[in-house]
Amino acid sequence: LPDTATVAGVPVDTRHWIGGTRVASVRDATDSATAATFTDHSPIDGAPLAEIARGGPGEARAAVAAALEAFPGWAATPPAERARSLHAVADGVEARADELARVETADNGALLRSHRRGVMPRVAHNLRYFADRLLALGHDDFDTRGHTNHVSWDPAGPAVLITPWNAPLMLASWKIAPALAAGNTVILKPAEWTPLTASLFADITHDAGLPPGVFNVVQGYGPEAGAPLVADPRVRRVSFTGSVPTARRIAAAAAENLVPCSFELGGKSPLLVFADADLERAADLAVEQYDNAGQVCLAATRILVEEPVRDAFLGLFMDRVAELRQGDPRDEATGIGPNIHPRHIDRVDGFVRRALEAGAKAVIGGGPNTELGGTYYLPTLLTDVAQDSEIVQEEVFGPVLTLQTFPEGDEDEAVRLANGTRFGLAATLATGDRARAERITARLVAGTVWVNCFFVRDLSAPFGGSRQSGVGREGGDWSFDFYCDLKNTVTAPGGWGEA
Ligand code: TXE
Repeated sequence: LPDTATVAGVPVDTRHWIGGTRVASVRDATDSATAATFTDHSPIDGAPLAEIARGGPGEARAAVAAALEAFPGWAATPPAERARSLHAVADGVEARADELARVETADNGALLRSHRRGVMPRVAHNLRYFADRLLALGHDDFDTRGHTNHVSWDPAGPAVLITPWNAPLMLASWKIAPALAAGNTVILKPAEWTPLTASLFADITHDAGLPPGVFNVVQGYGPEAGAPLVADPRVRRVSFTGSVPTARRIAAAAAENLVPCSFELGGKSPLLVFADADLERAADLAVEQYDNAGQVCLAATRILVEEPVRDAFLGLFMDRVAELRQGDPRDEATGIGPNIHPRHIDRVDGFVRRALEAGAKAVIGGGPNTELGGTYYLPTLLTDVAQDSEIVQEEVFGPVLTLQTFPEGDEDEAVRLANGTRFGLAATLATGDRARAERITARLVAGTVWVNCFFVRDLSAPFGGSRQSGVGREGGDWSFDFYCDLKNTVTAPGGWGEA
């Protein structure tokens, strides 16, 4: 089989990246993997894109060994030099941004224009931000009865990063940047539905001069390639973005070695629209929730409207959805593209079917977009849904929103509905009353609250979820707290020999 596939005109190596070399497979007696490759398809038209190396325990062991071997050297590299390396990787991302954008769109189906203008620049920014933040990292020394306390952030060791398919390189870089900046070495296991940009990124790290073994990629399925990475006792951190069931499996495996995990999981976030809101703006915020065909963990998929403005809001929202063009994500005019995979469409549609059977009404959409093929789902809005129903409680991860109302002036009910799921990732408020915004915000269970805005996200801010939306916070120094072993050194006054 060829080692390279050409995707969107870009050659992509289809092998793992372990210890600074391309590896098709590592086989030994204990390896039970059945096939050497798997096929990666495009959600745009279902076309096969590449035959990708299919990792198993052998590749996982080899990658951890490479990361462990590279660790002392990378950890001892002066921070300023590590920061320079990350800026060099960011330069490489910027130089190849258009290729990365084209390949990412072919692989995950998100809009090409947002990959070009938003996502790839953000990947470079993630790298630069944590490089610079590393150099600013510090804590003032303090005294205890004349003894000096000095806090240092020691890199923990090899870190396993497991990432999903909805924003592949963006989410990977958000983990890679602080992990590498802090002096850890990394093994990335990208999602099997979107393996390609991780491979291009490996080339970029190589061209930027990162030493062998500092950054590694193992391709393959979660249970085959991800599980042995998590279970390896030489691994010191696991950072995961994905589903709750997989997080539970990872947590259980990591518990064997007492390895700290960071979890960024799903959401079922509310958009609260109060009667005093600018309804045009509220409708704009609501329609943004279809971005990436609804495959965004932060999406506010439950619209909660104060009764008196329900119809006015709904009218404005429907006008906007009518203008949303669904189609090929490479087309500038497209507002909503495909979902990731036919299997995922079945899952999304299953949620909608069951909701309709339970009495929900599809005011907008309500099924696959049959004109476009097997991965396109119509933007959908369901009303007449009960708070305890599956469609309100479970993450659909498709372009499916629900609309509920709360009685006029009943903030308690608004908060009860907003907080009434097992998730707690984010919440968005539309209101013209600052005091109300403050009252409501204080009562919401959410890692991020947006007031009259959405998706504004500074890397200095803590990011993460409450309840089953996640464990831990990343961003700013919180990322370094996770990837480092903090050390406090207490030094007694005097007692030094004469120099
Ligand atoms: O996720 P998984 P799936 C939600 C969303 C979606 C659902 C299922 O609701 O519909 O999860 O998606 C790897 N050990 N989110 O099945 O399985 C896997 O290979 C180690 C929300 O794709 O969690 C992939 O790299 N790794 C979300 C990664 O885990 C394992 C983003 C994520 O896959 C593994 C994605 C194992 N045993 C899905 N099993 C968000 N928070 O944004 C799987 N993996």
